[in-house]
Amino acid sequence: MKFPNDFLFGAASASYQVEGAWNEDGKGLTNWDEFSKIPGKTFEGTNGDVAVDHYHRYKEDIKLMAEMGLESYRFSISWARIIPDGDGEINEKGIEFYNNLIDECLKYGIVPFATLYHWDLPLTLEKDGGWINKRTSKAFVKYANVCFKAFGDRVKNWITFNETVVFCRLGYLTGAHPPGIENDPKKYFQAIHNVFIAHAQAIKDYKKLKQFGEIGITHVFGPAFSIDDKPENKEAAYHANQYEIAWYYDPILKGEYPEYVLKQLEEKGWTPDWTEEELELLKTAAPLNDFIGLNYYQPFRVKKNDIAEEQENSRENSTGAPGNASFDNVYRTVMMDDKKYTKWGWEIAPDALLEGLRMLKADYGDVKMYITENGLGDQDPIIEGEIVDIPRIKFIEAHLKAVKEAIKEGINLKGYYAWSVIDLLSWLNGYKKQYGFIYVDHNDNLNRKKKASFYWYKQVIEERGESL
Ligand code: BGP
Repeated sequence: MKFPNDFLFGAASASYQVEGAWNEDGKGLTNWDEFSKIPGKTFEGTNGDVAVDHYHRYKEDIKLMAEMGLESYRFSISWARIIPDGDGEINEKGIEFYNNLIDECLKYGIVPFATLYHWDLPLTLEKDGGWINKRTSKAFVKYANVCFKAFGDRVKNWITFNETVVFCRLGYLTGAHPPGIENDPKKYFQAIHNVFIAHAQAIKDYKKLKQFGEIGITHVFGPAFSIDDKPENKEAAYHANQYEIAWYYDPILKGEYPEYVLKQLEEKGWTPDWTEEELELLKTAAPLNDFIGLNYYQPFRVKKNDIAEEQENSRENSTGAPGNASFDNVYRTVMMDDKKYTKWGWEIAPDALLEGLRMLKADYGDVKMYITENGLGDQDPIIEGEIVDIPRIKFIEAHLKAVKEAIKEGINLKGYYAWSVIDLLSWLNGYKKQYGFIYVDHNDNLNRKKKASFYWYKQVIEERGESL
C-alpha cells in the first residue's frame, strides 16, 4: 500500500534550535537567551546564539529539503522576532524573515506548517511572571493574530503550542527549563491552564478571520503502560495516563479537564485560578480544533512508586530517560531488560505508538492527527567522511510502518514529521545528540552534508512509502 495522497511526509525544526541570529534585526531577548547562559543549565554551556545559522542559511537549507523531496516543513516562529517585548510594537524585520522563509518553501511546493510557540518566550514577559501571569496568555493571542494576518494568506497549517507538558514541567517542577522553578505544582497547573486559554482564544480568532486553513496544538504523546499485571501497577499506569494524557488532551478536544485529576488537585490545593468564563472558553473552542499534533518519542513503563525519597532535580534527570518518580510520587518510570533504548536511554518502541494511537482513537474518536515529531537522537557514525546513520533509518522505518498500519486500521493520521530536518541544538544535550537528515559540521563553518538517511527518506517519499 502507498500512503494516501493527502498524507504529508515532512520534517521539523524549532526557531531557537536552528536560527541563531539571537540579537539581529531587532529581535528581542527571550527566556532561553538568558537561561542557556546560566552556568550548568545546558550541556557544556551550549546555547542558540548561532545554533546552525538557519536565519542566514534558510535558502540553502530549504533547497536541500526540496532535493530530499520533502512535502512539508514544520518550523516555529520566534515570538521575539515579531514582537520583541512580547506585547508591544511589531518588528517588520521579523515579519520579513518569515515571509522570506515561507515564500522559499512555496517556491519548491513545500507546505509550510508553522508552530507559533516552541518555547522561546520574550524575556519581558518571562520577567513579569511568564506563563503564570495571564498577561502572557493575552500577549500570545495578540501575537498569534499578528502572525495569522501577516502569513495566513500562505500558511494554511498552524500549531499554537509545542508540548505544553514539557515547558511547564521542566519550567515549574524540575527547574531544567526557564524559568527554572522547582517543585511548584500549583504554578505548574496554573501555567498549563494559562496556555490552554491562550490556545482556545487563538483558534477562535483564527476561525473568525476565515482564512480557511487548519489549526491545532501539538502535545507530547507518551502513553504509559504498566510493567506487569499487578493491580497496583495498573493503577499507577492509569494515574500516569490521567495526568500526562487526559489532563492535556481532554481540555483541548473535549473542552473539559478530567474529573480524576481535578478531584485530586482540589484535595491538594493545586487547582489553578480560573474563571467560569475561561472554562466556558475551553468548551466552545474544543470543536474548533482541526487536528491534534503528536510528538512521539517513547512510551513509559510504569509501576507504583514505593520508594519515598526527595526528587533530585538535576539536568540529567530531566532529559527524558525513564528512571524517575512522578512529581506526586505516585508512580515511577522504569527501564526494562526486554526493551531497547537509545544512547540517551529513550525506549525505542514503534509498537507502542500503534497501541497508543488505538487508545487515542478510543478516547477521542476520529480527530485528525499528525505525528508532528518522531526521530532518533544519536551520535551519528561517520565512516570515511560519510554520515552513515543507519540506526536512524531503521528507527524511522519502523515508526512509519506503525503509522501505515494505523492508517490501514482507519486511524485518521494525515502526516508524519521527522524530528529533525537538520541537525540542531538539543535544549539540554547540545550538539552531541543529533536527529537530522542533514549533518552540520561544527568544525567546518557549519557546512551542510547529506546523511545516508537523507537519500533513504527521499526514496520513501518518492514511492509514497509503498515498500514499507
Ligand atoms: C521535543 C521537542 C524538540 C526536541 C525533541 C528532542 O520534546 O519538541 O524541540 O528537542 O524533543 O529532544 P532532545 O533534544 O532533548 O533529545
